[in-house]
Amino acid sequence: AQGKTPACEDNEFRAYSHSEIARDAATIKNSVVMHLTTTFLRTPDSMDSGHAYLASAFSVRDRLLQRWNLTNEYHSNIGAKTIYYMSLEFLVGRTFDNALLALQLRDEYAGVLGDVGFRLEDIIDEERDAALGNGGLGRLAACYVDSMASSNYPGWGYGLRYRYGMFQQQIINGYQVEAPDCWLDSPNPWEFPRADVTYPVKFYGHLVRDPEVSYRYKWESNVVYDAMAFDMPVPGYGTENVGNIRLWSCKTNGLFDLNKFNAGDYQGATGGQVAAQILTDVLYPNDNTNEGKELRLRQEFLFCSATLQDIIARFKKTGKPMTQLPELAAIQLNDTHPTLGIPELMRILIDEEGLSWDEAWDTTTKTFAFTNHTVLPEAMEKWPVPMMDKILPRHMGIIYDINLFFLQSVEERFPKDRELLRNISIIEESNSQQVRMAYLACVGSHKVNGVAAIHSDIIKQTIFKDFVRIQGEDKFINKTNGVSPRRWVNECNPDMSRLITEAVGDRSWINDLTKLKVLESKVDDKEFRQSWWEAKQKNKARLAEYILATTGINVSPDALFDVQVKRIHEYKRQLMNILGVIYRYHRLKQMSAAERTKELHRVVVFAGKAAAGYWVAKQVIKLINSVAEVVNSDEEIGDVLKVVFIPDYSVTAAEYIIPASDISQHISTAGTEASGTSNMKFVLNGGIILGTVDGANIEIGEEVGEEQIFFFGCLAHEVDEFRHYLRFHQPKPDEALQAAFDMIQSNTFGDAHIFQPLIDAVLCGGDVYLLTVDFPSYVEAHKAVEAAYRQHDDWVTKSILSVSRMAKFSSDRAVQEYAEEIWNIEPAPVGKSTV
Ligand code: T68
Repeated sequence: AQGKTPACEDNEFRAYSHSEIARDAATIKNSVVMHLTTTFLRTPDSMDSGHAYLASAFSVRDRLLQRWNLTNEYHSNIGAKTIYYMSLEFLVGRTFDNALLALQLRDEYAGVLGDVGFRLEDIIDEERDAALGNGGLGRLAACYVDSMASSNYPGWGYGLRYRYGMFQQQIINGYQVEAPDCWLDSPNPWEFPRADVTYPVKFYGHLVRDPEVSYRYKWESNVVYDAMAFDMPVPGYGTENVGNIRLWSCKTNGLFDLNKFNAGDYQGATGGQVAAQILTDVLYPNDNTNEGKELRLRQEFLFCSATLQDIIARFKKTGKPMTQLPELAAIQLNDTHPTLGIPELMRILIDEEGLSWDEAWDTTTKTFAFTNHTVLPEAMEKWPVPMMDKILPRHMGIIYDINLFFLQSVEERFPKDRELLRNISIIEESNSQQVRMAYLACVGSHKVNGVAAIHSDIIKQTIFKDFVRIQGEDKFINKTNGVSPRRWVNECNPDMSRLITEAVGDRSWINDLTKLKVLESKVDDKEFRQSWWEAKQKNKARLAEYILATTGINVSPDALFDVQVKRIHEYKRQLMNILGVIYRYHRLKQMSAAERTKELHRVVVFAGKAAAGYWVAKQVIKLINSVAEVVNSDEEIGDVLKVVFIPDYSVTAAEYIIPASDISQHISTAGTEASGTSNMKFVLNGGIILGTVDGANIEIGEEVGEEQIFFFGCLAHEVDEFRHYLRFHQPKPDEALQAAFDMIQSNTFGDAHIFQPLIDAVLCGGDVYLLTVDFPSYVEAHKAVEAAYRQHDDWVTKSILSVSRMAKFSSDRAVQEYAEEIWNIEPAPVGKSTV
């Protein structure tokens, strides 16, 4: 609002802003001390590791800020088309180490910190995770902005700055207990408040029709909140580009009621602030479920409105007509959660910018594209019409019109097909009317994609079947997920990364995973194989320390590490895993001591959070912990079997756990896991998958070859038939599964009553996730894994070959495909490459 700023006439000002900060130890030390003393009012003598972290982080941040400025200046100067990735979740994790690696200053900072008696690893450990996400969907968003920055695509993430991120999980008496994640209690070097970037967001109110244009309205309301931007830098690797995640926070200043305060009504005076703040207070901790909570709807709208206003404001600086928006902006919807962006853009274009309905609709659909992440019915977002009408009257009207015009166009092509119209209507005509957000996202976008080949096929045959018929095959495409090689190999697995760098000859593989191919030629190199094995052993030893520190359980790195870490959900079947463990325990107990000595030692690792209101998932956690307690203290069993539940799974925990796995389990009922992304991370770190024929497991299998993966279980196309059968017939557990149930029911792991509902869900509840169907082949698959692991030499071959064939699963590949086939944007590198 300050008007146009005059161009800077001082050349020194300019030159300084463009000159890279020196990288020598003296300059680094100087800047760390400067932040220590002036930003944090400490002296070198009173510096603890917390302040050593903060001072170092701020010093690294200075370097990023400079590049960040230049990146934004450059992209706006050249008028680059930009991708805006809208996601209610960004599961970023830590930034310090990531930034050090991107800037290639890790050794320098390690040296400077070493001079004052600190180990870099300990300083890195001072940082708290930015846990603004639930699981795969949120982490995918973080990987994608990482890839945009590293591949020089002009791209921004947009999200919400939750004051409390994903809850912290404590395990008390075997049960999950949630505690708030107060991640902003200490200073956060990785966010940059932008008080000048603030937008008003309206709620409720009423509409006044434009006297001239029947579909144009004025929306009047006095419930208006301000959304203020906080920017998080996203360091690109091997480039000077720095990306940005812009997070909105509901602003409370200005909402203090001085009159009420003066009249002695202190609570009333701050009431407005409380009402506003609550909008960006908490991340909803639901993964693959939808709760129709009013606060969630208001969160989603605050997010969408601020984001669209910001994108429009930036576009308007170009002076181009609004209909050219799609030439400069592409918006990707990360699932349906940001779908209100579609009616919000329509509202801005029609009511504020004066476009006609047709112009606005054409502009909107060319700008938006939509990614679907699930087919689970309980995750489908639907909002009751009365709720939406009350909170967002203008948007409800726009959605009705979008639906009307859409249905009219369908009626023209498929006359008199009432059933079709009912099926595809954005408004579901159930007892109470509901807005189907997936349909709105689909109709308002020019491309819809699933996240793995099988999933993209399934959505075309199920939820979007009629839309494929109406809107054509080409609109519905696949974009198999990917993960960032920076964080998920280079950062989390330094020893293996060193080996890869040696084999490749340089570090270019970090931005180009196709280079991993050369590992194939190393597969017979004895020394290389030995080092590969040792790197894994070292990672296992590191995890063993982490397990001891977080659970008090001692495990041996010489055992097979068998890992399942992910959100706890029935469809992911952690229950089947623990039942398999119980069956193993049962067999071990039946053996003689002599027989047991021949058994392969195994550590079974679980980690993951259950949604706070998901009772069944929480009981599964309790069962795992109860089994762990009995098995781990059974002296007869000793080291042959250990069971560990690592509390408070997070991005940082994953960075310890994933590089240490020998085998990892991805065992969802076929057809239920859209893709999975940790499966990719495990294999990229030299682990082998034990999994179902589901999600991206399938494509991983295609890439690495069938020798390198252990598949089991029924196929997606068989699931319906099994489920149908089991609805009318009593499920029949095989002997092994029955043995596991018997062990639970004879109180081996404590009072059997508390676990009976888990057993009932299988035996009396129709066994929806098909445990009885898949258990026999699951047990067989475990046997195959065991036999293979005993052949250490072959196992190392599998591990090296797998990694060498994993290029496809880089998020760089995924982002490039999105850029070329959906966003129509090109890389725009600022300055020179730094590798
Ligand atoms: C995950 N979805 C998929 N959802 O389950 C996983 N849901 O297969 C896929 O690999 C990943 O997305 C990335 O595509 C989720 O993580 C959620 O977290 C979520 C959050 C809120 C509401 C619904």
